[in-house]
Amino acid sequence: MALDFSLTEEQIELQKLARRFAREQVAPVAREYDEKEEVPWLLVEKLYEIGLLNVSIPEENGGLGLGLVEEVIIGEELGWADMGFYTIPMASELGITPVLIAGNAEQKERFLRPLTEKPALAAFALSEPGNGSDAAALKTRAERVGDHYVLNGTKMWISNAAEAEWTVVFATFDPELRHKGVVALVVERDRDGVSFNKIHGKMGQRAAPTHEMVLEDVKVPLENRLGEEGEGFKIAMLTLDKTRIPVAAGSVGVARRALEEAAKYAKEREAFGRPIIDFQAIQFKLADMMIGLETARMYTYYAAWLADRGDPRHIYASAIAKAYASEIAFDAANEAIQIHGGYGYVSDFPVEKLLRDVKLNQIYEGTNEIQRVIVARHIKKNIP
Ligand code: COS
Repeated sequence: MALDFSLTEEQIELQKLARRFAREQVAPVAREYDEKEEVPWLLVEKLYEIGLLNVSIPEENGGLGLGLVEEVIIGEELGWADMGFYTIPMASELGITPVLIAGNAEQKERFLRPLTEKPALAAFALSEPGNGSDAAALKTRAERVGDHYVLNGTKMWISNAAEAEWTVVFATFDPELRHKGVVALVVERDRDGVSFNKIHGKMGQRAAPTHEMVLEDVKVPLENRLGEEGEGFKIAMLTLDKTRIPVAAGSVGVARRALEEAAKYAKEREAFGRPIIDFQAIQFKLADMMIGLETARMYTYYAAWLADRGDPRHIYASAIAKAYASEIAFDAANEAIQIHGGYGYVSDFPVEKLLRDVKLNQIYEGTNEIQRVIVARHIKKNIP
């Protein structure tokens, strides 16, 4: 009797709250923010007011201490409304997670409590202009000088960075050591030598701010280091093992939206004297969308459940969930456009935006090729 797919009362309430917010507040303005390429701070403030921003912060630091199952519940709803907007709270959790994993009690209090006292964000900086998938090849230098580090280098594709109170920056004190030479440092936005360049011209998710982060002789005190010197790479990996699950959840939201929009249109649109939903060519597309949606949702919850229990299987499960959900969501958005015909290709209908937005889910927090590397390593090591 242990297997149980039901949500608790609290989780159902959380889902209702997130769904109402997504429908009433986010969906109506999603296209506007995307077109203006503007950060929807008003929505971030409202999300904070209803208690759904930075939900993983522990109760002892002023937060709700919610788990990944709850993040998945919220993520599906926000992803349904606007994947670009959802990336903002999702990337904030990506910044918070290394502090949860490796921060000491004093650091948790110093960095996390301020994020509960006002609408505020965190960020995570691993990628660089010349390396993304090969994360251990990072070049940003952290030179130890007395009681602090001096940071020099450039970080790339950093969600939230210029908007965030602080960013967890991964840097090397000795590139020869590869992953063993990495250190994780919390860098506050206003430190001398920190600057940001906003990245323009993104294909989708244009409400979510993405930056290049430039570090020039930035002094960071030792007490901002998470874990020990040399533990940075491991901290980054342990973080991504968890945070890929909300990427999957957002993708599930996009897939659900694509199915709903396509089904609605197929019932309304007529051709050859009947609604196009009566044609098997359309029915098979809709059925495939639903098969993808249901399986991706189920697996995403499973990955979150494993991670919340601290089960090491979540390492490959999060990779599977992220790759699978982002791929079925991309396909669903693509088929939703096809079902809409010419109308699907213009901005009067939401489906072209779904495709543009969800493309990024196949790339960020580790490309889907890297997810397959993680799964293949598991096979090599553990499948006889
Ligand atoms: N979870 C926990 N630990 C992991 C791990 C994972 N998923 N992957 C690797 N590690 C550990 C290894 O166990 C090893 O630890 P030890 O030194 O204690 O043995 C260490 O990390 C180095 O592992 P490895 O040699 O396998 O690292 P590689 O350089 O081959 O890189 C990949 C591994 C490809 C998985 C890593 O570079 C990666 O995840 N890249 C993608 C990065 C990414 O997602 N970027 C997006 C940025 S955020 S938008």
